[in-house]
Amino acid sequence: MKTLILGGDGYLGWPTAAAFAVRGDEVVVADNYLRRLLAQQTNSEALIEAPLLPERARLFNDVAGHAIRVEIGDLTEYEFVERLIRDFQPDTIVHYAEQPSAPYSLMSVNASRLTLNNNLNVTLNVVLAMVEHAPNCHLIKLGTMGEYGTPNIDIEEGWIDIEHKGRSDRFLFPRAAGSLYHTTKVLDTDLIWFYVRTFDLRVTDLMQGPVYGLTSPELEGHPDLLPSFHYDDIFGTAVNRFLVQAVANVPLTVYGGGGQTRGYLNLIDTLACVKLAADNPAGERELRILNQFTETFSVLELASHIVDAGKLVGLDVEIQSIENPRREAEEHYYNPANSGLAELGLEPTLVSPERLAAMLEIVLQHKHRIDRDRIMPRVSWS
Ligand code: USQ
Repeated sequence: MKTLILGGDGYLGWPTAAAFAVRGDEVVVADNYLRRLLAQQTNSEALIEAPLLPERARLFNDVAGHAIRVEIGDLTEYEFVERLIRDFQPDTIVHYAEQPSAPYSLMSVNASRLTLNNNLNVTLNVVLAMVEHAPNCHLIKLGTMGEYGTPNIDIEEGWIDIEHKGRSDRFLFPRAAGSLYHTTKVLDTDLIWFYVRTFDLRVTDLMQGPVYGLTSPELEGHPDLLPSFHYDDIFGTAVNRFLVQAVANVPLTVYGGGGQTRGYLNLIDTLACVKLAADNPAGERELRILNQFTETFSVLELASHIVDAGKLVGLDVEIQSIENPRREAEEHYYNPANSGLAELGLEPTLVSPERLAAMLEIVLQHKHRIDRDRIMPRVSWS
């Protein structure tokens, strides 16, 4: 199989490239280092410094014996996307190439404009180039569970059947995102749905919850190959932040009441889900939507799991509720479906004190790199 990974330098893009290369795919990664640049500009660099992509690919080839081809370029430029897709003729495109941070998207006027322009333009360029040059290719697009928000009804997998005045039809499940970043993912889905139903594309839109973890089987044991793990308030996600806070002896930053509930998953499961989606492609003129998480937790529950894991490695971890910088429900109903990936064969890697403790051990090795100025929230929704 030929797999093109857009956003191949990112937290998920790089381990995905390694996973697909190891299973024998011909892999091309594309990236313009946007997230690295934004992290530098906001004093939010990753915990473990990652070499640039060509160097990472060279090291990976030395260690694992699999080639990953690197293309550095800006995917908001149509000519670059067109050349990649026309010349490589991928079977699968995995599209991660978006500004991924909710706080960044609300940081300033320029950051909001960059987020909207980057995310929508990349998605549009990809579907336009597919229509022109690779109409049979399967696009796997990373969406987010945050597209749905926290409605007071069960969340279905992307679609809902509605009966209205004696008639019925199937619609995209109602969406109500909690940040501009999450809203760009809603707009992506609408954009893609138009191209699917009008130009017969095949697309899987993965509604993913916050991911946690520092490594994957293909990258294990090689510090220079690890994913770009962020713990700051802008690019770090809740669990990863709590792991670093536990090691830095900072009380875990639970925003507000801590009842905010989300669907979480281990990085290892992200890779498994994307592989399952690639092996079981969506049909022609199908927008398949899969909810990609393995278990739900409130922020307070997550924090107490980290406290328990800390005990296993000799850390005395505290929890502290701080003022919530976001505008979000802190108590709400949350019951999302996630049977689609299980039916495709996903065997989840669930949270356990031992697994979290193993992550704390890796963070402990990099403790000297933790910058405590990056921990408290610097961006407020109001
Ligand atoms: N939270 C805290 N304390 C913290 C950090 C976060 O209480 O120190 C809370 C947030 O207020 C929120 C929840 O934890 O209620 C999750 O926050 P997050 O920062 O882990 O996740 P989020 O901003 O929603 O975004 C992340 C990724 C994004 C992805 C999304 C999936 O950055 O790219 O799309 O997770 S989801 O949340 O399901 O939309």
